[in-house]
Amino acid sequence: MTSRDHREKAIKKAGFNTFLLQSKDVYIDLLTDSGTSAMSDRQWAGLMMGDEAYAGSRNFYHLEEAVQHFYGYKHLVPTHQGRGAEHIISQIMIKEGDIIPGNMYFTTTKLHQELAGGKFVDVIVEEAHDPDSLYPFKGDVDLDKLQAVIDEYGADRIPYIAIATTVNMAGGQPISMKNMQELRALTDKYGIKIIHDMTRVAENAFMIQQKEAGYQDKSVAEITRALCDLTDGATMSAKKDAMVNIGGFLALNDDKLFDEARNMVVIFEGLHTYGGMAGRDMEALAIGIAESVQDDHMKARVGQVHYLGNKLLEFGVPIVKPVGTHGIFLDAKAFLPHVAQDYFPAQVLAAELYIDSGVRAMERGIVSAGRNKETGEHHYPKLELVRLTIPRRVYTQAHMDVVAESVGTVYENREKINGLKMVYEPKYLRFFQARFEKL
Ligand code: P70
Repeated sequence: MTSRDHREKAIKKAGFNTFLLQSKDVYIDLLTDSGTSAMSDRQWAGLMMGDEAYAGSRNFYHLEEAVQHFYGYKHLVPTHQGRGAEHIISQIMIKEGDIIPGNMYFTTTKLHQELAGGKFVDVIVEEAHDPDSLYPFKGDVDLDKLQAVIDEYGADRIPYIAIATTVNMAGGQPISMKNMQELRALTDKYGIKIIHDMTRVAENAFMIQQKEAGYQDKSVAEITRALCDLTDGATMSAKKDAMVNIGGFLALNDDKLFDEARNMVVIFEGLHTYGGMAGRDMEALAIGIAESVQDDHMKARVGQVHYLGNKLLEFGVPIVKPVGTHGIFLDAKAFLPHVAQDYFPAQVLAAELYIDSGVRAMERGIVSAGRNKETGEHHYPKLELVRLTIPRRVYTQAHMDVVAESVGTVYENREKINGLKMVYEPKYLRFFQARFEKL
């Protein structure tokens, strides 16, 4: 525990950016669920079985088997984490001037598409941009929007459509199986591939089991596999669903693409049988994949997120509804209606929450959205959010109570909160390192 005075100094020193705080100054860390989950006893035992051979480690083959069995993809290219896989898939599939439609942008994914010469086009359903819409599958693709993109640019300029299961920036919202099936039918008609951001696929599968007609008797494992089977390849940040501290991969069904990816991984990550991970990390990941698709685990994990969400709803705090899977997203526009988006309402709200209680959250609004590459203007996303992200198997319900009470306190005092100005802005992924001062 730290004092309010200590936290005021710490956040000022961090340029009002929670990414720049030291973790020792944080009490409950809800910055991210990435690499922050607790590994199980079995995963820790796996670390002891690391085969650190440079080439052909036995842990690679175990991981390959897990990816083939649980996700159904034919080929595995390990990478150090998700963006390593995004880099490789973007470089091998995207040409200058290509268009990549997707169900809402993700920061690193979109940047890698742009660096490869492509342009991201959002084709998610309109409901996803509305924090109050109760549409149950806000990760769905609007097939008319996608058709319009195909008609405008032609299928030849669309190397693939980028589909995330559990859409992070929309508030951890799932895509439905029905929509995935329709999407497969439409893309097949044009020979367009589906590349799956499967970072939180098991959480999406759980939501399908809970909400989509016809899936109540299917296991999370079965639904996960069915989702993957509708796609051609995947990028994975294994630091989320699979509960490892580091790791990721690219998975592909196409032999030729795999050959290219396997060649490229040796330039940027490491040999194709470790790609940036230690042998022990691949072992923990193989075990974590199996644990991630267990129904009871998912029920506890998503149940805890919903516990926090329900508390905040009771307090009347504006959050993205319906509650998603990996965190609670505060609606900063509704929380601080007197702070214009140009003065970074979500950024200042995350800072104020930290000052109140030492709870660390993350901005997911205008700072994260960055600037338009052509005009240099800010993107103004409809969603201006603060994400309270819940690591898996780490915190108790009592921690959630502390978080809810602190958000409630900040909400009561919301009228006293003013905006920020940005005083330092890095070129790429500015939200990680930007600095702010009080207006
Ligand atoms: C988060 C983390 C990572 C991520 C993701 C999806 C849907 C790819 C990645 C990249 C970490 C993060 C990353 C960028 C901005 C803020 C936070 N999400 N796709 O906290 O994977 O981080 O392993 O390279 O969520 O949500 P990786």
